[in-house]
Amino acid sequence: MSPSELTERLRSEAARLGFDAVGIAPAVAPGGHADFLRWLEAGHAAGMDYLRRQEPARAHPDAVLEGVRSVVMVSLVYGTNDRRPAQAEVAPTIGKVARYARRADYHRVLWDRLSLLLDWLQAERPGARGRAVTDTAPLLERDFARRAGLGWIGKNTMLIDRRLGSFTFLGALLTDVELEYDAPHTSSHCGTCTRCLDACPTDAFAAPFVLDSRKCISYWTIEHRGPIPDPEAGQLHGWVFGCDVCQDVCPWNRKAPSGRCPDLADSPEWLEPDLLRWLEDDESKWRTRLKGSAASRARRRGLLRNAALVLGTRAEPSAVGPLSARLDDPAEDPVVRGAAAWALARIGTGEAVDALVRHRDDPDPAVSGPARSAIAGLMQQDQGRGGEGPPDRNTGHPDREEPPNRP
Ligand code: B12
Ligand code: SF4
Ligand code: SF4
Repeated sequence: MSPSELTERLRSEAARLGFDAVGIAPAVAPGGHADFLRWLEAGHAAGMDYLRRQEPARAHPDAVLEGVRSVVMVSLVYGTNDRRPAQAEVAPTIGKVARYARRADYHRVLWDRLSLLLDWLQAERPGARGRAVTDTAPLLERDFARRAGLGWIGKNTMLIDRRLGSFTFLGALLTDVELEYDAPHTSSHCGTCTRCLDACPTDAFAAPFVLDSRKCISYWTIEHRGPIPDPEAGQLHGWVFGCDVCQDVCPWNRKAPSGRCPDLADSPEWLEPDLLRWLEDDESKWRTRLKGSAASRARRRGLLRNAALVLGTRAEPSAVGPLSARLDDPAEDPVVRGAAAWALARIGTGEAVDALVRHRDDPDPAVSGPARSAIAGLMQQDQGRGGEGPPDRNTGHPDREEPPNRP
């Protein structure tokens, strides 16, 4: 069978397996590697040290599969293209989860299908070697997707397909089999539009096509381990895992189709998560919730940290009980306790201050720090009003109209 015939049959097989688009690129050095280097040098990778470590490997796909000749790029649409305003925009105890993480872990879904595609190829070409990857190997996936003709890289840095939009996952099958290559996508269809750059709530684009992860909500809520520092802690804009703003506003997503894969469809659990319930649920409920889910990357600890920060930023009084319970639990993760203290300081009701006063001498500085500064803030307010001094451990503190330390 000629490379051209084999390629056509491979395309049909990829479509049969449910991929929404497939394109094939030659296994050459990616054109975007120089941009990638500049991006790293500018510090835009934030704490993602693995990107720095794997930089040489991203210079050529040979590092992922020795002797590779073809890179088969696939894309898969996920979620529901529902443009109704999210509950989280109106209900203060509901958080926002990015569309890609509202059900199963996409790595598994794509990897399973790519492995079936490799099985098929090996049946056609016995002895063929291949490797399926999706975010699991040092490959500049968007660059190869563009090279394989799947779309252009938009100013928001997403790979955009005119028909499918950008709510797509990318995956790659690298193989040593020679195939017929697609023409690269060389044009851009962003034109003079700057909606994504203007809409980003944290102004995370250093320039068009260049994302500074140090300012990106997606980075902080998913990738960052440990406490989120100020001012980023107060700038999650309701997102507890990922962020979709720069895609939601993109005109190319307006008429894009919803995903066809049931494993990647929105589930109510992740579509409108009740953050108070998150704080109250025990370990076993969390184990069930996170099993096989995309959001498990942040683990219970990261998700509760994010939930506490969102509730604190919203100064949500109904969160004081659940947050105090996390703070008071000595077995709780220090990152969660620190975020709970930060949130209580923002809420600043009498009950919140009582909880902080209990922990002003906490051995963990992530807890005692916010506790002390909240108490100091209240003392200042009191003095400004001619009050009598710090809140008393026994008498508590009356509810206040404004929480302390509000930005
Ligand atoms: C690290 C990473 C992140 C980081 C950094 C994102 C970024 N923009 O660089 C963080 C954690 C912030 C992130 C967030 C998200 N991610 Co992410 N992420 C990755 C990962 C692992 C590597 C990306 C990377 O190398 N970044 C470094 C930059 C320099 O490379 P690049 O993004 O490919 O950018 C290209 C262009 O921007 C261009 N370029 C760079 N500088 C310049 C300058 C000029 C002037 C020009 C013209 C071009 C240009 O060259 C680059 C190389 O081709 C990829 C998987 C992979 N292995 O590729 C997934 C991946 C990019 N992420 C993905 C997704 C879904 C997301 C989120 C939507 C998740 C969410 N909802 O929260 C957000 C989107 C945020 C955004 N606008 O990018 C998908 C994107 C699918 C698509 N259709 O594009 C990928 C491909 C994973 C996958 N297999 O599906 N992600
Ligand atoms: S994911 Fe959110 S925070 Fe990050 S660049 Fe896009 S809009 Fe900005
Ligand atoms: S919002 Fe506009 S500028 Fe941004 S990626 Fe979409 S079309 Fe391009």
